[in-house]
Amino acid sequence: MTNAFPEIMRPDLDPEDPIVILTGAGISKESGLDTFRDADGLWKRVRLEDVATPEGFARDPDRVHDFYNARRRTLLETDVVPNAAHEALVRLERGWPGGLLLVTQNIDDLHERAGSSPEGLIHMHGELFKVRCGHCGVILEWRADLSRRDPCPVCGRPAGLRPHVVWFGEIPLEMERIERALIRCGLFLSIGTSGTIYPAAGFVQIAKLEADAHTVELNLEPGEGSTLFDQHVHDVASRAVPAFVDRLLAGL
Ligand code: BV8
Repeated sequence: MTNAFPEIMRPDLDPEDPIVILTGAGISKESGLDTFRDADGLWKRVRLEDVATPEGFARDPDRVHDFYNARRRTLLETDVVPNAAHEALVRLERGWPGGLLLVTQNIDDLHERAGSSPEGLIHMHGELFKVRCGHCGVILEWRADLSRRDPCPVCGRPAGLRPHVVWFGEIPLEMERIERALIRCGLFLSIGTSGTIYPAAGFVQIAKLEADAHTVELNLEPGEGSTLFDQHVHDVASRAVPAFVDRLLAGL
């Protein structure tokens, strides 16, 4: 694990160039939320085919509701709060002249609660505190438990509500907007993700090949696409991200 903080390899980063950041479950780990593929991760307890696919939901909706209800309750716990990594990204958004797009694979609301601006944040895999009606398509804020017995508050029909979350085989949200940002960014940061899930895992290649961006992996350990990055900081996010952001802003 590289704790020594390597210098930003390319000092000619132009502050007028926008930054794109991708975050994953690792940035929320120190806030008390589970990751997926760590030794104590979610996919060690349930099969993703049963709880994170449309087929699994059709087969056993109660099991899927139980999975997301448990995660919703955990997220509502008072000791689950943004950590120094989430807060550092807010400082970067407010201090970087070229602008910043924060794309998260996470469905928690810790980036919002840290102060990231809604217009600069994309939840490409959806949000835990939202549900969608399969009948009328409405998307609603929802913080309580959800069951198939809950009727849609808008169309009134039963058994149509599901978590507003992108499952395997479903198309991630706002992909065009993400791709437009990737092809013009000067810096791409990947934070707290194993780089195993596509299309998110492919963003580093777009930034590199299309934008010739400087690419940095900030993760506890090398992710699957680690060799694709120009620079690596392997440490916990709550240490690595504030230190990296401070260096970036100090160089302005
Ligand atoms: C798509 C739901 C087409 C939300 C998730 C067959 C059919 C269809 C598609 C496919 C197929 N075969 C392959 C695919 C593509 C598939 C895919 O990638 N499969 C994999 C298995 C190869 N992808 C899809 O299906 C996607 N849709 O392809 O549609 C398309 C694409 C583009 C354009 C048009 C059409 C949909 C993928 C979304 C699936 N939804 N979950 C939820 O319940 O949360 S997946 C799940 O994995 C989460 O969304 C999560 O966000 C995502 C990524 O996981 P990570 O965030 O990286 O978490 P992980 O645990 O893996 O890693 C954490 C990392 O943090 C670790 O490296 C760890 O070391 C580090 N860490 C730990 N602690 C710390 C830390 N780092 C720093 N500090 C710490 N303290």
